[in-house]
Amino acid sequence: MALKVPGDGVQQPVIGWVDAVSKIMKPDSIVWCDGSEEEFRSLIKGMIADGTLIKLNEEKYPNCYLHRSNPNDVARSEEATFICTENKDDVGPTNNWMAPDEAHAKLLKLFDGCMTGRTMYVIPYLLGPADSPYSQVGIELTDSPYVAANMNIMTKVGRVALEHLKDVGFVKGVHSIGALDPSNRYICHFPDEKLIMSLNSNYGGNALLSKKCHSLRLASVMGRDEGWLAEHMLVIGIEDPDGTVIYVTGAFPSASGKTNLTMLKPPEYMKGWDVWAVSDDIAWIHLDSEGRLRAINPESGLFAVAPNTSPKTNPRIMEMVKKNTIFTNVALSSDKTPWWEGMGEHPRKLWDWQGKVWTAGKSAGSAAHPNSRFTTSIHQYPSLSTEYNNPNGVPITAIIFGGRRSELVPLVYESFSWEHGVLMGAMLKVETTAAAAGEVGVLRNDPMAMKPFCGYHIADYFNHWLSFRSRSGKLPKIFQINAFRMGRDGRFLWPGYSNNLVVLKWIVERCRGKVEAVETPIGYVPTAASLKIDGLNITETTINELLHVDKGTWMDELESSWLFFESLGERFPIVLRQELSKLMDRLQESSSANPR
Ligand code: GTP
Ligand code: SPV
Ligand code: MN
Repeated sequence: MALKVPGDGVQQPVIGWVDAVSKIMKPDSIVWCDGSEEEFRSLIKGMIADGTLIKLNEEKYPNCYLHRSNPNDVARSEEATFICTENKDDVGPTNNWMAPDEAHAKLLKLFDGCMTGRTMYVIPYLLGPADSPYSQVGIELTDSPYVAANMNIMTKVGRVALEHLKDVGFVKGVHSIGALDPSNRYICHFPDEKLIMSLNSNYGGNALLSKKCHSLRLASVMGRDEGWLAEHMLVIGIEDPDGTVIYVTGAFPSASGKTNLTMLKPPEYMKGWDVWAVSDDIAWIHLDSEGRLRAINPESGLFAVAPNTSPKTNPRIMEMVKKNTIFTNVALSSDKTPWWEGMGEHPRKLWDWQGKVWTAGKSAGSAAHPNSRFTTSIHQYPSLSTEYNNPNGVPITAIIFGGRRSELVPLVYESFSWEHGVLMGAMLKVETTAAAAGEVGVLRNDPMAMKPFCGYHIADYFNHWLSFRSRSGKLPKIFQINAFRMGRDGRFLWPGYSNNLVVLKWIVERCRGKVEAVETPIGYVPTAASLKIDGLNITETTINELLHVDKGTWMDELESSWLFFESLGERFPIVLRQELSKLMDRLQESSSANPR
């Protein structure tokens, strides 16, 4: 098939590559995506016609659609995700490895003719502000119109990307739905070739190649080589009652509260405070000429968790998803509106995420899939930061590590130093969630929330973080938070959601040296009084429970982290070994870890 190129402005390397790939995939036709409204509408129209999408209630949810995935394809497939480098040692024990030659040979066979009878979409996308030196271009080739429509929301598609590409080159992404065969599912990354190949999944994190594959796995390798950081982090501006805004980033593992913290609506009792969204999932962080870390959001949209989003927990998100949104694997009410667990009152009649009739109390499982999501443009969010498009990014005053820990980790505490903070991030563990296939609620190491996303040896990644110490005298303070601690009754101790602003306020005030803290062996912990704000409905006993540092369980934690670090071998930085020993000594010396 002869390759038809739309107009001028498409560079020869792009044409040559698209041509070569199309000869292997053998699509019936090729569509060059321009990112326009019309194109989006036509993709949607086609998907409604063939049943890939269901149109939702136009009055209540204008321009909104429901997609139901194959039940074997509803989350990221970490076991099918590979980093392909010449040297196995370069990916480390936290990644799956395949030799590039072997991967190419295997994939070439599987990809051969896989698009026959289908259309191949060519999606040039820009990540980051159009005029930013930190922005990057990628081109994804896919046979999935669902991917093409989602990419249109998640990135800047079309001419803007091709224009940018002239100066910087591009990341190549090849994706095919294949037969959705899980036994032949592969998400392969070739950092040396700036190439991603993904087959047999149509799920966001596996198929929207701009997201985790490009923005994190490949970008983290570029960051290592070029001296910057690609992180699984939210970025927000926190405004105080004086109108001053400071920016913080937060690395929390998948389904651990990033989007909700980013879209936080202040509680009634915190008049004058606000939170402005810059990014809800990914941050690219560079050092500026003054030695400050600055973050941009490479993405233009959100692909975020639906369950438990409600007018109570997050009215701002509820408002944002009421138009121009693609819902994936939520339940459907008889009036064709989306529904999920935790949204509020249960409608009488419901179809579950697979399209089966679902009755509360009778039907097995949940109505919406626990990892059901929505895709929506960030520009639809009313509290988007005015700095969202700043080509230089926003200056970072604090970095927060977070995660789901039903025990151990206090609501919030501050590290003693950059090195101690890096240890905090390296020791991050979380209870697994439905965002990845596999068991839920299992405690696992997820350093800096990057276990599934760091494209190289995690010990080298720790070294890279530590290297910023010698490059800057203005590094952010580092904190850890945990909104998921539980009491003996198995209920969350902390009301979370909008109340998390109380925690952010403490962090802001610590950065300004305005609030007291208690020095414990693990770091600076708030006094109960400093968190007790009029209107926050929580007893002092519960606050104390939330802040409790238990010597015995912390000693166990350190031992298990020690084992994890040992498993990383010789590349594990000596500085972190020393930090861990110091932490152990401090705990051992303390009679009871909570001096209060
Ligand atoms: P990814 O998109 O997978 O990276 O997730 P995320 O880190 O952005 O998490 P998100 O904000 O989507 O939250 C995941 C789940 O946790 C949702 O069901 C939220 O409703 C719930 N959640 C978020 N914040 C809180 C909180 O403060 N307390 C409690 N109890 N649940 C929360
Ligand atoms: C995550 O799992 O961290 C997500 C969703 O943000 S996905 O894009 O599927 O990776
Ligand atoms: Mn994520």
